[in-house]
Amino acid sequence: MAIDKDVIVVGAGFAGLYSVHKLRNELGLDVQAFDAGGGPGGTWWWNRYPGARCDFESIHYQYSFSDEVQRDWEWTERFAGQPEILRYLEFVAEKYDLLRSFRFRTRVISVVWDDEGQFWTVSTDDGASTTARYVVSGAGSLSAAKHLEFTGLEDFRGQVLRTNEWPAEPVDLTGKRVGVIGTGSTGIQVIPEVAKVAAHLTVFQRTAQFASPLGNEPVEPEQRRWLADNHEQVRAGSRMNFLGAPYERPRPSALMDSPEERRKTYDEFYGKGGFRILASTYGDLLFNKASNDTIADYLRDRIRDRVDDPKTADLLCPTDHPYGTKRAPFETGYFEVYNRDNVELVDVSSSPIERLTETGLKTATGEYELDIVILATGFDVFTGPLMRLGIVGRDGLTLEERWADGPRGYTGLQMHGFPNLFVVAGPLSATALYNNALSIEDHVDWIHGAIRHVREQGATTIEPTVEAEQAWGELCSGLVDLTLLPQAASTWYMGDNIVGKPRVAYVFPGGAPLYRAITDQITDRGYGGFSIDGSAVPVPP
Ligand code: NA7
Repeated sequence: MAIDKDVIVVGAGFAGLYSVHKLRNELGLDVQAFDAGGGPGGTWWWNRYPGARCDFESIHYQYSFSDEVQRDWEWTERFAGQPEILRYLEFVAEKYDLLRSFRFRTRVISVVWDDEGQFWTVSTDDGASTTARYVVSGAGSLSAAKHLEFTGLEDFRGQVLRTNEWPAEPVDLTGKRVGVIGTGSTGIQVIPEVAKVAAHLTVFQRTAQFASPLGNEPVEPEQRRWLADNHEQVRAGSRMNFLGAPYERPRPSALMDSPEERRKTYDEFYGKGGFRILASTYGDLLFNKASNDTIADYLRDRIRDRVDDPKTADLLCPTDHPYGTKRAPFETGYFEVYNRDNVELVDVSSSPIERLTETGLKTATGEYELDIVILATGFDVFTGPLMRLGIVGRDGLTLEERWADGPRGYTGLQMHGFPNLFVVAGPLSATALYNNALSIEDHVDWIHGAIRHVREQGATTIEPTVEAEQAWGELCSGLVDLTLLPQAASTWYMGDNIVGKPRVAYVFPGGAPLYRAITDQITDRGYGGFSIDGSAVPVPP
């Protein structure tokens, strides 16, 4: 039976677009790509809510593979908004003629391995099936919305808006009674925008967050010129940094400094904005609770400085998790929102949301009349986007069955039992704690190299050995246990923002430079830890 395509790519975000470029334009393969959205952009196509912006600097959160793109594209803001990032991805897609390989508004509903023919059959919601030797998932890590614990959405007579599926046409919130559920990175971006126009805004907060200033500002023309001329050096600096930007190096420990020196350091980096407060202050913040307490105390003090009402300030001060163990959000005027007369903060930690009613929202102890409810309730991170692809591997084993106790995979890029299936920015990779744009390039470059290698060998399949996968899982758990991540009550880094999801390591927290060194070494040593056409390549001593 003839196989339709060499490769099927899922997704048209940073990962899917770059995969099509590398595998079609560079490797010359026949590629078919699908995306459920109406155009390129991935995350940046779906998340159009007011205030949506990347909280990693745009000059770093971009592709590095093309000199031309880096020279020709000019960011206008230090942290670009969603429309600008979408335009950037459209610009790249056009420059590299990527869109002709995509079918948009087409959702992948199943991906099934045929062991006899050694190919995948990918079925889509338009009723079509396409076969291919390889499948690359660029379905993203934060793209499957979390299933809600409360009910009544269909009873509510007002409008329910989901931040991750925000309507393309403008939504008028002026003069409305709006409720926002969720105070993660998304809620913290959307809340100040809603507060400006709503008649009344009720924020339902379950967990207070250690938000710190984003520090957005325009990119000046001379900065743009400097960057265009120096992008190689900037990118090299990013790739050597734990978080993926050429930030100043931190001092080793917060406990080395006196309280006065620490305060000065935190003031300086609080003022500089974004991830610098984590990346450039002290190197042990995510490893040493006593050090972490110093920044947690500092951030709580700053919240109290900015919020007029002491009771509201108390509610906004996180107490149940160390700083950074839930993904740190960055804000623009967020805390001042609570000094406005039209904004009310409702604590739903002790009095959970029970349901939406016809006229609003009911918690265990109160009822709130609302015209619009905005859900900023987060994602089934890493595993959710893959599970909903309906993946069935060798011997009819589904991904759900294989991952019942948590994700497995060698380097996060491939899983045993799922030959020729590659995952970009998936669980157990370094993605979560690193500049996503660069980490996606690293992953796709590796996948490109692996497929090229298999083909050059005259072989057909590649998959990791069960032993390599097991060892990688143990490495990730061991490293996670060295961090403070397990001390958060609930965090998507550990999977437990979702009720019933296994609480295990979902990330490789060793940093992207180490991750890249490991994956490069795998390539250099002939793919030890993988089986090619069913024969395990020996791992050199
Ligand atoms: P997050 O960070 O997972 O935040 C989701 C928020 O929604 C968080 O405050 C949750 O509270 C809250 N939530 C979820 N379910 C409920 C219920 N049932 N009741 C009340 N509150 C609820 O997702 P975001 O979209 O903000 O950010 C995702 C990523 O985007 C971010 O990490 C960056 O990488 C960019 P909880 O904390 O679980 O108590």
